[in-house]
Amino acid sequence: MSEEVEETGNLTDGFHLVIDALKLNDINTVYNVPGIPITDLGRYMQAAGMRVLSFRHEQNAGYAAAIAGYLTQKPGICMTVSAPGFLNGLTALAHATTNCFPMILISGSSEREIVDLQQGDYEEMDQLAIAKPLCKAAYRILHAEDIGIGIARCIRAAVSGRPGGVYLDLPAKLLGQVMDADVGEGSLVKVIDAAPRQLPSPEAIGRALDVLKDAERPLIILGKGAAYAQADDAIRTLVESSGIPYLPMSMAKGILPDTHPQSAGAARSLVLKDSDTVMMIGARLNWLLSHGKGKAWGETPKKFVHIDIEPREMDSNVEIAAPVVGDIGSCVEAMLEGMGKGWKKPSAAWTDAVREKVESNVARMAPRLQNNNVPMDYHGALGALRTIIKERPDAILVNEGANTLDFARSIIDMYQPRKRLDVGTWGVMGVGMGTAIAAAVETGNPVLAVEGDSAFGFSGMEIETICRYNLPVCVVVFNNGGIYRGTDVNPAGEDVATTVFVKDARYDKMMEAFGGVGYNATSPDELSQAVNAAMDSGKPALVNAVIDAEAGTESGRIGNLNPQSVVAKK
Ligand code: OXT
Ligand code: ADP
Ligand code: MG
Repeated sequence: MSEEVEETGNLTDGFHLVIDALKLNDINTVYNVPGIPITDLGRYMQAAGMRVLSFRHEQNAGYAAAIAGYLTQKPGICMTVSAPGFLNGLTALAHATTNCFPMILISGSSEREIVDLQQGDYEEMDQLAIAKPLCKAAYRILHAEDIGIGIARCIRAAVSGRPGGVYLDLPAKLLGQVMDADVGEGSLVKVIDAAPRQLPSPEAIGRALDVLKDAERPLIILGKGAAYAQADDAIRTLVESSGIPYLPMSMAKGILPDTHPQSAGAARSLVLKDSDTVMMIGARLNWLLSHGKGKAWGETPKKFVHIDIEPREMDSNVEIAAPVVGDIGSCVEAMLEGMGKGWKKPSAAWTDAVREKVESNVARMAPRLQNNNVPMDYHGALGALRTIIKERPDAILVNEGANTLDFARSIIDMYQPRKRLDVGTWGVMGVGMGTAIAAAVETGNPVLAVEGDSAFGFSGMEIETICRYNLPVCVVVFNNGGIYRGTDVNPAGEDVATTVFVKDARYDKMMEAFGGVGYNATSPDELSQAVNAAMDSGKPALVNAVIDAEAGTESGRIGNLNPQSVVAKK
């Protein structure tokens, strides 16, 4: 930090205006990797009482910011240096936009005049142009007096309507621009009502209720938009008063506890096929729901009611009989009011059929979860972790991998909203450590990160970050020695197969290198003991969970998406 700044009495500059503008809007946490031209910005932020967490790679800082936005409804901030740092942060910005998480990627950039003439500046790149197609909005601020307005525009763009990623370009020169401190203060903008409620029209609510009234086998699908909306009580009341079975998408698990009698999570195939009317709340009919048509949806013709804040989501894949456009809290409350007291619940024939399927699937899985096999299979290992989440329902479960993800989703019951954080709409490997760090920082809750060994490798260096900030994160690496399985063989040549890693790797030693506690677990009992000890301690820990290399399947439950070669089949 330079002395001059402290001596300059009634002057301010770009650095301090950025900080004041963020703080004025209640943004006090930044996830970043320092370097030219933003190193001092991070230092001044810390000096001004903001929490600035430094990562080992911008992509992980970006994933942290994205999930911070999801958890708090305020834009998560990722800050990077120019060109390479910016590009490293960009995947996370695109991920935030794709998942409808509010986030702002703030990147320093090089001198405009030199960049635009392509004269070879330090880290020269037209970052604004590159960011634009990957986010909801992209802005550049050139004058210190515009910082207040610029940051206000970023905040509003990130959180209003359908939330998403926003890019903010801060050229190095801007940060050093000086102006009168009072004028500077007067230029700041406090954003009023950044995400205004959007009330659905009474006609839309009436239409939706009419469609539901006619339904014989209705289903509610809850998506992560419903979890984001933080309308937990209203959603629970709607589900319970309607009596309709509900299916939670992966990150919507826990809005109502997975053990709820109306949960159809364990009867997914049946309810998609046999329902005749489906009310979507904060979920899209994208690939994760087979686009609302085809084999997974069976022969029964469907009518859809769709609650979403984004009007263009309606009819995106199939016809929507009753579009309800508005914020989920307002829409769900309006639906509840319209249903009134005399609402006729669905027939017992339908709800009993769903319940029976749930119970038979749960009963079929139960004995497999009790096994204490060595080496562990997914059911044995996840059976142990399932009990731990049941006993610690406020812990946040972070989950990525292929088999590790898919098995954990169906095996580990969630009991509270926004406690399951995973790979999201794109199925991105590498979100794990950034997500775990932000979850701990934003909520203060304990975090259990259940990671495939490949998935962990994408962001594994951030365990140093976890140790540095002494966060209550227990990472469990499901070590099956590879991507999907550890058994692939290269039929030609000396290299190992493309999906195979070093055998018998000890990821726990990595954690020990940074002062955290490492455990090696070879059985479900050992796993359970290690995770309980780690979570009791509240200290950074990593458990290397040795999983049978033969246990998984190619691509987990989405192997059907792999294209097939005719030549290879011959
Ligand atoms: O009803 P039916 O009978 O059908 O049964 C269903 C439920 O009713 C039932 N169920 C239950 N039964 C009993 N009890 C309970 N409680 C219960 N709950 C449910 O179980 C079944 C299944 O239920 P589910 O899961 O709800 O339903 P289903 O059919 O699976 O749902 C469909 C989907 C599509 C919604 C679901 O499958 C889903 O959400 N999938 C997400 C998949 C995903 O996103 N995967 C990640 C990407 S895979 C791949 O791309 C990978 N890569 C490439 C790569 C990526 N992704 N990113 C980057 C940056 N680079 C490269 C890589 C490298 S994965 C990967 C690494 C993998 O290796 P790892 O080592 O990390 O991991 P391992 O595989 O473990 O080795
Ligand atoms: P999932 O992957 O769980 O199915 P998606 O990410 O596909 O969920 O869908 C989330 C949806 O929620 C998006 O279409 C988004 O527009 C919507 N959404 C997000 N926040 C709100 C909100 N507050 N009110 C209404 N809709 C919302
Ligand atoms: Mg693996």
